[in-house]
Amino acid sequence: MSGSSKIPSSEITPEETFLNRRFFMKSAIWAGSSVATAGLYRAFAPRPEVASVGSVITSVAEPAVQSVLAADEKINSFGEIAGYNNYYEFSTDKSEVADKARNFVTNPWAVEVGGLVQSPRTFDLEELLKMESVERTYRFRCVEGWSMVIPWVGFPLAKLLAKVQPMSQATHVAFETYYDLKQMPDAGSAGIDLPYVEGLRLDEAMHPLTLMATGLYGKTLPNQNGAPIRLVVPWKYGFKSIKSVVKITLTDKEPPTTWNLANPREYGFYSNVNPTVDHPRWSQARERRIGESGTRETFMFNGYAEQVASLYAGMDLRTHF
Ligand SMILES: Nc1nc2c(c(=O)[nH]1)N[C@H]1C(S)=C(S)[C@@H](COP(=O)(O)O)O[C@H]1N2
Ligand SMILES: [Mo]
Repeated sequence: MSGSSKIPSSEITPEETFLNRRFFMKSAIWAGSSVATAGLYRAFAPRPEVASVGSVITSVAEPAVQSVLAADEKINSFGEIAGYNNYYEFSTDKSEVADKARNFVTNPWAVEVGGLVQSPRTFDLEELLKMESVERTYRFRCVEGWSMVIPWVGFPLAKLLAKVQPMSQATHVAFETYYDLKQMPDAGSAGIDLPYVEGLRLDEAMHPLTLMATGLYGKTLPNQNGAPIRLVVPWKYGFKSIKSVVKITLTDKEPPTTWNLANPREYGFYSNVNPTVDHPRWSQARERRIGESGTRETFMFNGYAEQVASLYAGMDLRTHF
């Protein structure tokens, strides 16, 4: 990938530190968590054939959601994650995004949270960065057929929503990305309507796997990955994980979403990773893991079926794609 050569070595060193630290933390977490959170642990336990490369570090108040990777899956390098990006506001060329987003101003920053909530509020970045954070290593599967494994830092969206108290009529959550042609001069040729918007059902938004990510590899987010704060929904195609969020609105309707507006036949509101429902122009049965040759099998709900399948019980996933 051309992007990785542009990452200075000072940026790459923390990855080794991170992986070493992680190795120790993993042992510590595993020693304690199986007893303390036995019930939850069972709920999120890996199938016997896979090994868990576990996750939670700082939080005790929050359920110990385990990230489950197969034994042959490894975390992508910082250079891969920060050098191969989809962020159309900056460029439609994945290897160009990092450079084009280099000077993006992400501080000061504010996220306005409102709509059908008891206490609408604007959160500034400082406050968001103080939220009790967790490290979660998730698979990340783009609808285009490539994937990575990314060690995020962030906090569950549910914790932010709890602070504004959604009203009982709220059924969905809408998200919006920052948009400014002065800072994003190539956005006019993105070929999609901007600002970029996304949405979730409220129960999806409240699910413990759904994160607001503020970092990766133990550091604040690179601009190209959606600094300073972005959504991460690991069981859905990557385009649902909207970057550089400035607005979150609780509503009682399914919100419009950018790729669905651009091409409703190809991109649905749900966009759950599903190897049995093909994109009209290509199969979704397999994926190319960045950094590997060949392809891998794509898992139902990106491998998070045990945690999320119940959200879609009784739904026809062919029509609700
Ligand atoms: N605002 C905004 N968010 C976005 C996108 C985008 O173009 N603009 N691209 C999406 C797509 S298609 C993918 S695959 C992921 C890529 O995230 P990454 O670059 O951190 O891997 O971001 C998603 N979020
Ligand atoms: Mo994507």
